[in-house]
Formats: sequence, structure tokens, C-alpha cells
Amino acid sequence: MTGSSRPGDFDAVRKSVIDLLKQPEYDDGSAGPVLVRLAWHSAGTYDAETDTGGSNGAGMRYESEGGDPANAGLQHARLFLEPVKRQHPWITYADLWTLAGVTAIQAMGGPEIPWFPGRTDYVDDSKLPPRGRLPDAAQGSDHIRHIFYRMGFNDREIVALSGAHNLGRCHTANSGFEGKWVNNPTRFSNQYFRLLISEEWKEKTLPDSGIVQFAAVDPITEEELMMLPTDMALIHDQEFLQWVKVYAQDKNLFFEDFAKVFSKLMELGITRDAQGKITNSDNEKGGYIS
Ligand code: CCH
Repeated sequence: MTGSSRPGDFDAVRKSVIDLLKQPEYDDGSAGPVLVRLAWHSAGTYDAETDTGGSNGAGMRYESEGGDPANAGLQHARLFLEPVKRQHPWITYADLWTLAGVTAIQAMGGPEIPWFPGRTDYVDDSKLPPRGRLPDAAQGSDHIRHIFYRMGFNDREIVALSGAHNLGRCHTANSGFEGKWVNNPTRFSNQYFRLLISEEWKEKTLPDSGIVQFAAVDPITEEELMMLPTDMALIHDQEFLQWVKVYAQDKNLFFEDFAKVFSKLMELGITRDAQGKITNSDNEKGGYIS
């Protein structure tokens, strides 16, 4: 592992994150996908109307948010990052989780995502997000819109963000769903969109739990791949479908859109001055030590 760093040296933190990505004993051999999910769930609680939730504060360290069943499995991601926090103790958890997400995406072949520091680990109890703000994979397009419009995203942005399901897998123990979306789940690409429209996805009921997901056999590897009901909603809804088709055909546009929208996700609930300094009132109570 690389050495310690001076406060504010985010490149040193990025290097430490890259060093820990390879995890031969874990899932598909990489910590990358679960780090991306940690970054997304840390931010995806945001509600624009009440200006609550979001990545600032790293509230998932505490039971009320960390113990939300929607966050099951993310303890692995937080544990992977503990040695990085020990090595660079000046960085806040809120910055570390979001920086680890964007670093992992790029290291897995994805786009460079603009990322800005300065989040605090101060949690204002009155601003803690209630449970139930993250999406429920068993639902359809109305639910997806309800969740993502609440954060301030439009249909094109929703589809672009969903392209993160190129990465990683579902685990029975975490969500009840099982399997991966693409045959190379540690390589960022637009394969998820291509498979959504090219394969014939058949409903599949998991025998032990009765949970319903969708299955198809990968034409190249002959492995079984999966889609969640919410993934299928992207091809059953005409507004979403047009963007699925665009991203399936144009990887560069997908990468460009994904970089913008993931960056926006990481910034939800954060206000900055012209110099980029966070101006949220709670930030007085503890940003990184410079
Ligand atoms: Fe997701 N996602 N996600 N997802 N997700 C799961 C896994 C990952 C939904 C449900 C699930 C986004 C949107 C949605 C990742 C990134 C993003 C799992 C399996 C479920 C269920 C969890 C398990 O069992 O471990 C639903 C529903 C939505 C929207 O409607 C968005 C947006 C992003 C990021 C931009 C990543 C990465 C994973 C893989 C995690 C891993 O551990 O491999």
C-alpha cells in the first residue's frame, strides 16, 4: 500500500483506492462494484424539496441509515476503505466514499468523473433521511421516476445512471436477487444496454424465496445473466427505451452522460461558492483538516 499523505492530497487517496481494488477472494475479484454502490447509496437519499439526505455527512456510518435493508452488503465497501481512512486520516468519510466511487469507475475502464472535495462528517439529526428513499428493485417505471425525480434527475439522466448495472452483481443475502447483469462485471461498458435490447429476457422465480427477476443466457459465454424488474422497466417504458437504444449504440455518449450525471449525484445537497468551497451551514462543524 502507498504511504501516508499531506492533508488535501486527494491523488494519494485515489492511489490507495486503486491499490485495494484487486480482491481475489471477493465476488468477481474486485472491490470496485461495491464501492460504486456505496457512493451511490450515500448520495441517493437526497430529497430536493426538503434539502435532506445526500452524501454530505456520511450518515451510513450510523444504524438509522446504515441498517436500512436497502444498504445491506455495503458494510463490505466501508470495511475495504478503512485502511485508506487510517492511511489518510484527514479525509472525511463523506469525501472518501464518493472519491472511492469515482476512482473505481475510472479504474474499471469508465469515464473520468469530475469530483469535488469538502464534505463534512457532521450529521445533523434533523436532516437524517428516513428509510425508504432508495429504489425498490421489484417495482416499475412510476416508482423509478418517483425516486429519481425527487433527487432532481430527468428521464435521460435516470437511464444513464442505470448503466452502472454494467458493474457487479446481486447477492441473495443482500437484496434477495441473484446474479450479474453482464459477463464481465468488473469492466465498465455499455454492455448492459446492449443486452437489455438484444436478449429475450424471461421471468424467473427464485425457488427458495419466490422473488421474481429476469433471466437470459449470454450468447457468447452461455452463462445465465439477470435483470431486475426495475431494469426491465427501462425497456417497457417508451421514454426510457429511447435512451437505452441511444446508449446501446453510442458508448462515447453514454460515457459522457454518465460522467456528468454521476458527478451531479455526488453533489446533491451540496452548495459551493465560486472557489468551490462548500457553503452548507453544517459544514462549519467539520470538513477536512487543511
Ligand atoms: Fe443498483 N442495485 N439499483 N444502481 N447497483 C444493485 C447492485 C448494484 C437498484 C437495485 C440494485 C443504481 C440504480 C438501482 C449498482 C449501482 C447503481 C442490487 C443488488 C440491487 C437490488 C445488491 C446486492 O444484492 O448486493 C435499483 C432498483 C436501482 C434504480 O431503480 C444506480 C443509479 C447505480 C449507480 C450509479 C452497483 C455498482 C451494483 C453492484 C454492487 C455489487 O456489490 O456488486
